[in-house]
Amino acid sequence: MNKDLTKKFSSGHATCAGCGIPAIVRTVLGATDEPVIVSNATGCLEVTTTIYPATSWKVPYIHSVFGNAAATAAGIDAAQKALEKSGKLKKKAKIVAFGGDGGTYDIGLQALSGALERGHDFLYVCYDNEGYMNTGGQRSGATPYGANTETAPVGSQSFGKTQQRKDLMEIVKAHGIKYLAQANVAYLPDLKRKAQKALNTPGPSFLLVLQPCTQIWKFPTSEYVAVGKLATETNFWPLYEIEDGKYIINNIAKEPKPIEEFLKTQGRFKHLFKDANKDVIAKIQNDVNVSWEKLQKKV
Ligand SMILES: Cc1ncc(C[n+]2csc(CCOP(=O)(O)OP(=O)(O)O)c2C)c(N)n1
Ligand code: SF4
Ligand SMILES: [Mg+2]
Repeated sequence: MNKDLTKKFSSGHATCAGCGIPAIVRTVLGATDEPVIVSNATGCLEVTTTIYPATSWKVPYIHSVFGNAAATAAGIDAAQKALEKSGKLKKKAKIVAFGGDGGTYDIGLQALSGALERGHDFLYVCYDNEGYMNTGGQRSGATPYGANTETAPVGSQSFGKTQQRKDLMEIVKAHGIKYLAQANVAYLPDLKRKAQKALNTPGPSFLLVLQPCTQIWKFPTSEYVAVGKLATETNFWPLYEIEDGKYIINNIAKEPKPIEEFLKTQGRFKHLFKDANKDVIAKIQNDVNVSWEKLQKKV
């Protein structure tokens, strides 16, 4: 493997074959030449990269617990500022917190909100695989409507998750931070550009990155880029930035593909293609259209 890619995060990790998480980490960390300190919530990224006695991390790394990656990052920022004040800091490091969707939308939301509100100088990256995946695929606040999950299972009386996903971008934006963006592992140059902007923004910044999960979304290991692209090409996962409160859409599909194109690639939506669930697909398509129109109006 290219040595530059493994300079901060080595190739010896245990993510599933066909998992995009390592590409997200390498792209974000590769977006700066400055020293970096990482805070990482419990989740797939952490459990697959810190198997005792080995580690995949070649930068200073703190495993926080499930809910406090942002609080740990805030503590690192406070420590750096104190050392700087007393003249003991030779070079300030960039601070990057990584959390899954469960560790960000749900259990870590309070810690994230506090760190954003206090204005700590750090980048928070949520890799969003739309569920609690390292523990077997339970639903999270990010799981989409209609998905089959371990805790919202499909059955004779159920078509899967019955709630909408949370709009985390709007929740984070409400903190008034200078830069946040939605990205997708299937578009790495776009992710790199956004990571560079975020890391060069003083104060808090935030990236929400879609991470298709071969294991729990159920698609072949060779397909994560194709599945990720369909998420954006159908407008299920638009790429956009919010800079000083201004919205910029990065993908404008002239003809968005129907949502079925994305749904049919994954076993977690297989049941939706039964006649009885036609209205569920129609609702998902309608929700995608409404969200896309709302986003365009914000630009
Ligand atoms: C307080 C607490 N509750 C539950 C767990 C068990 N647990 C560890 S990681 C995890 C799910 C993580 O989901 P997510 O943040 O989306 O990361 P992913 O595994 O999908 O990468 C759970 C339920 C825990 N470690 N701590
Ligand atoms: S369960 Fe999904 S997100 Fe986790 S390591 Fe495997 S493919 Fe990646
Ligand atoms: Mg997850």
